[in-house]
Amino acid sequence: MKFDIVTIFPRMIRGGLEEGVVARAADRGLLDVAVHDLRDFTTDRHRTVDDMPYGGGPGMVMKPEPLVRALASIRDSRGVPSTVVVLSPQGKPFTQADAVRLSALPHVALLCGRYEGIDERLRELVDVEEISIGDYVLSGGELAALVVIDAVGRLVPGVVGDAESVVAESFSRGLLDYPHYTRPAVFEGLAVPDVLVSGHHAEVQRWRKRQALVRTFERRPELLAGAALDDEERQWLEDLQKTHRG
Ligand code: 9D3
Repeated sequence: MKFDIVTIFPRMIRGGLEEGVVARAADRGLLDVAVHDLRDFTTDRHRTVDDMPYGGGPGMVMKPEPLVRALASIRDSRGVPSTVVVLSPQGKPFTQADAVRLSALPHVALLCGRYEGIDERLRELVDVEEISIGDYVLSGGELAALVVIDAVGRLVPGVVGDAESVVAESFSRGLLDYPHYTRPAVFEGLAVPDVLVSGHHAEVQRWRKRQALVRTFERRPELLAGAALDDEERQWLEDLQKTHRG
């Protein structure tokens, strides 16, 4: 799978791609990631990528011409992207379903917004998908692009090993993960739950299933509506709701 990222901070993107599962996948040729400096697509002496907003107001706006030229260059050198993603606070919230959908595409281009935003006419000239990674204020789209590349890239076949893909399935069940423990058996006076050292595999599985449900109930109750619960989990949930109501 190919990614092309357009940014005024190429080192920020390259730095974020230097380590981890995506970096190793790029080394192995499973992912092909190219980073483009937006200023390389300017035509003026000062390599200007922003300008004042028409109508007045604070901050600056990204000029459309360098972005359109960057996309033309990507098309010429790397092929026509399946989709162009704009990272912006006005985008649709990014979900695991979006990651799955994008991971099936051969080529995704990502445009990182900066300043107050991008000249609106870009969206009329180019078919773009606008994505936000959540309701908090970032300084620009670069970290958001790294988030999208990580979430999408790891779904490309072969990028993560088997053990990790099993964990990915547990998210698709719609519940939070159960608590994890490793050695030492006692740390700062705190022991690992007995059941985990009991050797009763079935009991361990049931405990984890219950913990995942309790955690989801306590921390992310809104996920329970969309979760695929079995009979035992539905019974536990009823009991939790009764206890919760008192
Ligand atoms: C008027 C208020 N603005 C500045 C404080 C709006 C604003 C403009 C540009 C807020 C943030 C940004 C830069 N953010 C992104 O480009 C961005 C983003 C984000 O801020 N949150 C979540 N996802 C994303 S994706 C791109």
